Amino acid sequence: MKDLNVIVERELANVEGEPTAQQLIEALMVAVRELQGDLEPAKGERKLYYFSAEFLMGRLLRANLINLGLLDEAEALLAGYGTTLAEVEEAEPEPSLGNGGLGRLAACFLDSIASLGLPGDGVGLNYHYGLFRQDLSHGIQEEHADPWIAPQSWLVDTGRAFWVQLRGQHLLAKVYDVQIPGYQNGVCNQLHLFDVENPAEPPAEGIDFDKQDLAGNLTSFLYPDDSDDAGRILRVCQQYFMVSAGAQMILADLEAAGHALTELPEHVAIQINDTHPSMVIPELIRLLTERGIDFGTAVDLVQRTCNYTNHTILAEALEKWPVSYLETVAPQIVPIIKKLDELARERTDNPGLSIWDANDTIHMAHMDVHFASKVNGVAELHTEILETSTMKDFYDLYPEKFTNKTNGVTFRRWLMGCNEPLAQMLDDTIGCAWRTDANALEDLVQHVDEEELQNRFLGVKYHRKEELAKWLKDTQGVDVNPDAVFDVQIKRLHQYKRQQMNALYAIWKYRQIKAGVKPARPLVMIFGAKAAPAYTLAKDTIHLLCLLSELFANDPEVAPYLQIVAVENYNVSAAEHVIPAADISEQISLASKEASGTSNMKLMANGAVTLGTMDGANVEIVERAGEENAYIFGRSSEDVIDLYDTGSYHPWDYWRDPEVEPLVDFVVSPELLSTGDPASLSRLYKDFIAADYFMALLDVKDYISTKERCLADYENRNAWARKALMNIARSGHFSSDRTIAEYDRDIWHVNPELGQ
Ligand code: C3B
Repeated sequence: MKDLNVIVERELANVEGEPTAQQLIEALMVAVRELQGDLEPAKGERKLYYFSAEFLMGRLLRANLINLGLLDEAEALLAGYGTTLAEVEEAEPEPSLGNGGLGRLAACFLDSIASLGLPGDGVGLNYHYGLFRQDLSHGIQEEHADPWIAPQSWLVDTGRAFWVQLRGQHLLAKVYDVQIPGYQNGVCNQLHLFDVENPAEPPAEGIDFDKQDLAGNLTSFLYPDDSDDAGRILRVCQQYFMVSAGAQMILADLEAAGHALTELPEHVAIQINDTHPSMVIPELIRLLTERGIDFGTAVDLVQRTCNYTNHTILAEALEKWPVSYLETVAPQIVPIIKKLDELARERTDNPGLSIWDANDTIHMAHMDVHFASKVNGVAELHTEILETSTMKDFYDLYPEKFTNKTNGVTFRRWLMGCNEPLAQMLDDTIGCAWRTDANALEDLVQHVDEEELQNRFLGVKYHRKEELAKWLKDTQGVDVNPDAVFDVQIKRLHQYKRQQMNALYAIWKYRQIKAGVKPARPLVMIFGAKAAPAYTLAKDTIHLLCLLSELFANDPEVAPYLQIVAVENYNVSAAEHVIPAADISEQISLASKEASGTSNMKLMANGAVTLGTMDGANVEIVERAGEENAYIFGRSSEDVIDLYDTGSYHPWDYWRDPEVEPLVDFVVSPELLSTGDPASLSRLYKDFIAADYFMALLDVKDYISTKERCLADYENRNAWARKALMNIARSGHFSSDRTIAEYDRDIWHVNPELGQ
């Protein structure tokens, strides 16, 4: 049996003097990789392949040590070198293979699949320069390449490769694996990442690169700028590269296991994560027919194998590609898509459900719904909106296909890993059962009235706030006061998530303070958000937040009471610092627009209280935590959908309100214009008064008063602690172990113990 200590010692044998953090991390990575290499993948008759353009894995050393049961041993080893894992892990680069919720969900799912002992691997792409590294030093978002692949990384070169025919060239897709160990169960599954053979060097500046250099740049960046045709075509190239290589790998595995291709659905389940991997459907059909299976049989086999998850009702995120793009990228699948469209038209005469529309556009989600076995939304409300509104005609055609799978997060990373003091408090109060079954957190309900526990919780939270303060000081040079309320909004920057409404609150609070209304306690508003590089209004909002941050910091009347902190380059590692320290969880999307949200779940499990709208999974969170333990405001999703349907929302009906108008006007005030970019600020201002597509002004007054009520309640510290404890106690439902067990029960049927 190999031993962590022995391998680390071997790796450090040639180091002279004290090893650096970098050397310790590398030695531990080698050791963990070797130990994981000796574990077996989960086995069964049927195996899941989870296809996703994103896997936002985060750092893996701590997570893997936890799952291997070696965390204490590693800490003891590091103590021998006078350090701790928390200190050295800052030297571990974070793979930047995702944008936000969808990518992080895929990572949580892989952890749960392995931990439940299910045969299931991830399939994705190995972007060398990731999404981008965000630089806020000039008060705006600037993007840089984020090369994360160091000489020691978690990538294992498998030596496998598949040829993909793309844009008339043949490109070799090499397979790199990232090991995915289960939680103390001896299982190790894999995430397969495809990569071009000879990747190009990173750009010297920014994130521009030669979009024509396919062989070099296909796996450079996640979601290359899609504001022009070349960028969009490159995105389609990435997608086809991923699914073609993935489909070939699946068929090769099937045949290597001695099965006939006609047995595909008996041995394989495919999950299509959003529409990015949708071309796996025609590609598998193509590969099967190429191998002698007739078209009708191939369609049937693929349909019984594939399932589709929808993650959004925003039209912009439901991909549609012009036929001409597909003709350019992969003409070999175009006739197949044509035939699938014909088959779909045999099933329905509703032209709105066609795959290939009259404008020669291919609707990827339509192809998924017609040719997948199951289609799921990611929270109860979201699935209901799909069924009754966005995909109503599809639901009427195929009611049996639709199912809900409310998202979840892995408590191993998001509680055990990132918040040890809280985990310890839970162990001491209710025992350790919650570590393998998050539902056991429910036992905490019996203790929420105990003053001693409430005080201990407040102590743990304060300690985590001190730690966040130290991290912000070390990484960004910002001072924050741990006695302040930490009010946290962490998610991609998007207008539907309404960071701009939160900014209006900040303006309101600033004006209150300037008018002499001093808050009982300082408020630190913490934002973590990246904006898509081509999304102008999102970048404008970041600029506004940076300006407000500076304005408050430089005003001695305001600074002691109100602060905005924009966490630069928000990513998984940053989240692990911010989430345990949060008091308030901002979940303020326009009702009906956030499919689920997952930071809401992580924050809940770490004892933050939700301030939010009845949207996405917030609905289920409040249902469990109790309305008295959350702060809910804003219009309902029914009202909002009705406002859209009737076209009756007009921002001018709201900003003329004497309480709202000064807030909106402040966006173009001399205070901000003196240091800000006038073009950017006036775009934001005009958007508020003339468009406000996501109705920030509809809810802003209710938001302000609800937030004030929340802040007032915060002053009763023990009553607040009770609310936080109730949230933790009722968070078990949001474990991704529960979500994955449901996917398996209703969709995949890969659990060898349950049989098919
Ligand atoms: C996100 C949604 O916006 C979130 O509500 C949801 O919690 C997660 O997916 C996970 O289901 N999402 C995303 O991050 N990227 C997309 N392209 C679409 C949805």
